[in-house]
Amino acid sequence: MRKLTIIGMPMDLGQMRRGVDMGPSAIRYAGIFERLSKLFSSIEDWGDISVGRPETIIDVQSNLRNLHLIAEKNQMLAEMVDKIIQSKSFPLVLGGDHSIAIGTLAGVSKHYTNLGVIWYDAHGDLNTAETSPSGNIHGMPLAVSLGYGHELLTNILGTSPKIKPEHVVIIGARSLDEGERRLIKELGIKVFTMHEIDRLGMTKVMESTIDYLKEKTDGVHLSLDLDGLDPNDAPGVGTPVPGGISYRESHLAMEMLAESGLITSAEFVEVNPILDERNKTASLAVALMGSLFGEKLL
Ligand code: B3U
Ligand code: MN
Ligand code: MN
Repeated sequence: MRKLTIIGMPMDLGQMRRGVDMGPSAIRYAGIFERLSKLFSSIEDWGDISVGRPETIIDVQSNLRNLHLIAEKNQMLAEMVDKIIQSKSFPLVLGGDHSIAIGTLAGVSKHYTNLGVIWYDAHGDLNTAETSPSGNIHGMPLAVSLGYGHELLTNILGTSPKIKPEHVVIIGARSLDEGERRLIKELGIKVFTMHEIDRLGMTKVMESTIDYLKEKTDGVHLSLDLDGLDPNDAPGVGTPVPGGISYRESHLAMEMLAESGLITSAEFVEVNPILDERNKTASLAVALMGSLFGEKLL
């Protein structure tokens, strides 16, 4: 049976709303160990990377909020994730805002030639300093991992890009900026928007996703932003977008990923306990992890 290693990244510098730094605590409190203990031969918790909480610093030259600290902390996360995979364990990263995917993917991609990525999110996270409407780095990690963005971010652990556009699938998109749309078209990235989820149903969407990635990748990372889900099911997120993926559809998606045996690393991000209702969003994250790792009712 597999080993699991959990690492928390209490990062809130990639966006403007405080509280998402408490995501890792909220997820642990929601019973992650109890839920996953039957599904792994051992679970280790390496604790949280210390992020600190300085006042926002805008890099005047690049217009990227907290650039230097985000780069530095993601370097630390990348090294930890690298060590977890070296120890033959499955890395599960708890966010924190989505800027942490820069570090996770830097660490994971070292171990694969053709790493696939499933980006489960209301947003594309494909902005660069030039296209971002906000200067918030949590709206940029997928672009950074594809090699677009400030070199302090793209060059963590050396080589860039970390992943190829034909190995990425975005699921749940319903809020894309103009520059993100352009990049999606230019790179031919596969996107299942809410329209496709409504039209095809989640079963078809996941079958296509799995088929699309299965042959051409040697590992697949799941980057799950809780704002991919509908705000009624996941209210504790910084940038809720109405009309999202349902609780049931998300469980089905995770169960199908479990059956596929494709996922080799994962992160759950953007849980903000301050904005949550009685830890509902963190509890949902833990429940989805159960399905992702093969929990069965019968
Ligand atoms: N696309 C917008 C908003 C946003 C991105 N990611 C989240 N919100 N969570 C931006 O600021 O880049
Ligand atoms: Mn995101
Ligand atoms: Mn999002």
